[in-house]
Amino acid sequence: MIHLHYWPTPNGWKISIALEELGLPYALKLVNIGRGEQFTPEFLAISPNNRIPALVDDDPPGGGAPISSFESGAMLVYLAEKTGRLMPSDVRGRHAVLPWLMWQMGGLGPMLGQHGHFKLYASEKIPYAIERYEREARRLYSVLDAQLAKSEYVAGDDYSIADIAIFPWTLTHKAQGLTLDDWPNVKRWYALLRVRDAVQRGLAVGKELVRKGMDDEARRNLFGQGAANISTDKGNAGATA
Ligand SMILES: N[C@@H](CCC(=O)N[C@@H](CS)C(=O)NCC(=O)O)C(=O)O
Repeated sequence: MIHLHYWPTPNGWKISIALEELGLPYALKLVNIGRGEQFTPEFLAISPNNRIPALVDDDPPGGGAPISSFESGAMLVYLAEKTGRLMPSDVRGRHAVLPWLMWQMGGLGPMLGQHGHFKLYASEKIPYAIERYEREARRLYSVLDAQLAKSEYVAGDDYSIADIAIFPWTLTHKAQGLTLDDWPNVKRWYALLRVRDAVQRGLAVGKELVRKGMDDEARRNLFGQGAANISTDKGNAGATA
């Protein structure tokens, strides 16, 4: 059984969608990141970067001790390798998928995250930061658009973990003041994925917990964290700078 440590956010949805696509049974362990549950010693033992998602598989391929994983990109690769699905197993096929997975992990996710932060959440509105990340968000959407002009899915003719990694972040476009009309190929692909049954089931996991806006405690936990939060001798340190 796979134990999924999760909260309903774009990075969490990647894994709930992948598990639904693959039809793998999983047990959900909610980690309320607005309440600081990502700093507990139990969670840090499997996710040392205090971020969801993370997983523990007590039935790993080849047997033996449970395997735990964090970083959604690594988790997607794990699930694809465990099942032999959603990523080809030959070098050429893997290499069609992995660059786009890395692109999402190192580019699209962090940049849209920063754009959302400065545009929607930061208490001080800093035009330079908002404009810088909006320009970068637009550039990345254009890169994706050019890729999707060439093929139905991100990595070619087949749906893969690259699509699953990218899609949840594109769900933020409206909130971030962007329109997919600017990127017609992304718009086509987005509509294709949005109606997939497994995508809808993945997005429905913990849907009732999704909140608009953020209270002071969530702000402190998410935006006030520093080294003290992950200090093992302090246990659950709470949010301090
Ligand atoms: N690179 C990480 C990013 C994960 C991440 O940023 N998760 C956010 C939710 S979308 C989180 O857990 N935030 C809690 C915190 O900032 O302490 C991944 O892809 O797994």
